Amino acid sequence: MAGWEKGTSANRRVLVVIPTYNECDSIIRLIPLVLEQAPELEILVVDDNSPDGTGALVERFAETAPRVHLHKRGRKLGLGTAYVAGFRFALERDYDLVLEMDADFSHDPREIPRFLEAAVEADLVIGSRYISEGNTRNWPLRRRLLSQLGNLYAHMVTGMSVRDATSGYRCYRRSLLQRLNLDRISSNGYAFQIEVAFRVWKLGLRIREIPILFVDRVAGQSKLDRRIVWEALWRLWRLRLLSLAHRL
Ligand SMILES: Nc1nc2c(ncn2[C@@H]2O[C@H](COP(=O)(O)OP(=O)(O)O)[C@@H](O)[C@H]2O)c(=O)[nH]1
Ligand SMILES: [Mg+2]
Repeated sequence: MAGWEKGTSANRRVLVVIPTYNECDSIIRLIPLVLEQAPELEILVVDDNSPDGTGALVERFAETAPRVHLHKRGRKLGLGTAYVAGFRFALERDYDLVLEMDADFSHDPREIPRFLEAAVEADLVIGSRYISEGNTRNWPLRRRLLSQLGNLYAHMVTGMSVRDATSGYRCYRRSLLQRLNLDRISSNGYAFQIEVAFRVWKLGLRIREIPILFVDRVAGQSKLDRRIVWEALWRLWRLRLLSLAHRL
């Protein structure tokens, strides 16, 4: 058992993956706050050639900050493939834990130590808005409903008992990422989070939810669109059928 799995941070390497598309107002303020949460943290920003120059901004920052990395992609390729690129980066470079978080301050970086602590006893830690003490703030009613109905739907179609399966604030253990067949993950929008949680659940690995307060973004715009919602609606049935046929 590695030192960090016994509850110490000795020799533990942690990568925080942050996907960005037009987040120049937030990302430069977010990076220092993430780095100060623990000395062993590093950051990988996966930017999809944001027209607002987010990538160039991070690139300049990374020149003097060895703990900050940038993965540039040529065009907007979606959240799911951005995370898969981050997972591959982490596996190739031997990180022990991989966090996922949004760039827009909806996920409070000061919660990171709680994720690291919970990961000592779990393979996947999910920051949950829908367990006791979890909540959302300033989110329009339309978004709250969509999120809660989405979770209800995910539960009904897949049978999975995760309360916040669409949450994008998470921490994965390396051993879990090694067991996930990254080539087979086919969802790209919000369905990506549900698909990964479902695959982890089917593998019988330990999922733990910890409460978070999700605060709506104060700068920039949401990238949610109708296509992403439709994708989630039909992909879950595909997942369920694949699972029934033992072909996940
Ligand atoms: N690289 C990349 N990042 C994305 C893409 N779509 C969304 N993001 C990022 O994913 C995070 C969550 O997206 P956001 O629009 O805030 O979703 P919302 O909070 O549900 O409205 C943010 O950091 C976005 O910049 C994409 O296609 N590519
Ligand atoms: Mg957001």
